[in-house]
Amino acid sequence: MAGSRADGGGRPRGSREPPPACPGPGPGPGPGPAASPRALWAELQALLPGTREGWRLECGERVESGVRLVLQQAADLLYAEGAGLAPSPSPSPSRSRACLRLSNVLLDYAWEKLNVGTWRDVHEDWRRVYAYGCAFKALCLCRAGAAWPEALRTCDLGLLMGASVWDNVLARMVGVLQQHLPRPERAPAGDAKEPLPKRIRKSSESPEVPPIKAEERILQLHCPSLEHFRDNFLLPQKPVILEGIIDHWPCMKKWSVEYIRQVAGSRTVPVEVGSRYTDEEWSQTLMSVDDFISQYIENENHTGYLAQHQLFEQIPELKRDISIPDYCCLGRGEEDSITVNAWFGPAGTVSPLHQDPQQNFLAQVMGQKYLRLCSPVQSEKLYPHEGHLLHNTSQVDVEDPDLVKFPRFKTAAFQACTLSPGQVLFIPAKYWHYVRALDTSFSVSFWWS
Ligand SMILES: O=C(O)CCC(=O)C(=O)O
Repeated sequence: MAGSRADGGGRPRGSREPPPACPGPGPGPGPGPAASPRALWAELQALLPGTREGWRLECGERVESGVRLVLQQAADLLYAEGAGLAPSPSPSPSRSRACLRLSNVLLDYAWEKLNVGTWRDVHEDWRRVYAYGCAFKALCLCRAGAAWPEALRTCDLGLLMGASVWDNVLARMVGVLQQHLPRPERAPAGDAKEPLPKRIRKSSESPEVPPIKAEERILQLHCPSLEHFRDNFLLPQKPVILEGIIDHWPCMKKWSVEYIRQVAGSRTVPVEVGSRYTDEEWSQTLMSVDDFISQYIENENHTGYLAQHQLFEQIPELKRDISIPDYCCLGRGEEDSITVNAWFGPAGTVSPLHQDPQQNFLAQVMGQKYLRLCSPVQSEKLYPHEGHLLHNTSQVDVEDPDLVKFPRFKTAAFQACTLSPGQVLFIPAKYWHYVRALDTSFSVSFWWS
């Protein structure tokens, strides 16, 4: 783990931690058989510049001449294979193999660079080389007429770890690949909600919700007017639970674990492994949504959390099921400056007490979460970590505090709530918040200024 998130706030990010995903591809696939390799190749060809001169490889000065040469050679081979040309020559296995080898050289080289130091210090040049390597590799795999899932995974890695190249070609390639990959038949929307007892698990190992005293309860309001919210909560920076404002979101009826698997199963996402990000043994990894669900949602033995990830930029099909809460228009920023994160995990995930720099609407879609909130005025009773990396996180275990080590914590005034599906919690900027999932849970957060 090294370095905190460059764009401010949130969890500490390891050097391997992906940045926000690049803008995503078009609509997702429908179920059905895979199309022919030739049809897929024709669609991929159409995404690429039509002339070799058009294949501009932007490398900054940091990239050594040897690496530039490998990039050029890989591009030459791919171009000779017909990428960007129509009609295309027949594929040549030896050329494809050579190109794949060069792509892997580029990926290995760039991966080393991406994993040195903190993520925010990784230079865009290396992220660009990584993205070219991913695009070349995925194209080689598709040209060879096989391994489409591997090509999709490669594009996702490029989207997560690379920079945008060739007008975001990786996202556009994902759009094409998804159209061609077969997907399991989908249960009709709504139906998927019924078999949840099998899928949604209650916390067995984590403690029940502690009693919440009346004076600690966070106020709940049904659809307040914009003015009422602004004057009574936004301006004085007071938390509130808003109800009735996301009931119309399609996700409220559509989403279930099974639905997410059907829409996103083959996509690669970052997963936090371990109970809480302050633990020594905590780590981050990349895996498919399918594997994440099998290993961490359906299997009780370990904790994995698809946390603080801009899933909706990666998978527009899911983005269509949510929308930006109207109250965000009270902020100063444009709508596209709002950071929308997904938080999907089993019962028992814990986000330790921490604060973020922006206003937050935390919308609960599936399952329940227990939250404790504390005003920034109380910060010195919360013992923030001293190091730069965790300065926004308290050292205190909120539900089992060591009051000998942290005596002032006893006098900190908290508010608390259990957040249920359909409720949206307003967490003012810099407000400390602790979150524990009580069930398999999916929340969507909106960070806005
Ligand atoms: O739901 C969680 O686990 C944490 C959410 C959070 O910290 C946030 O939205 O800023």
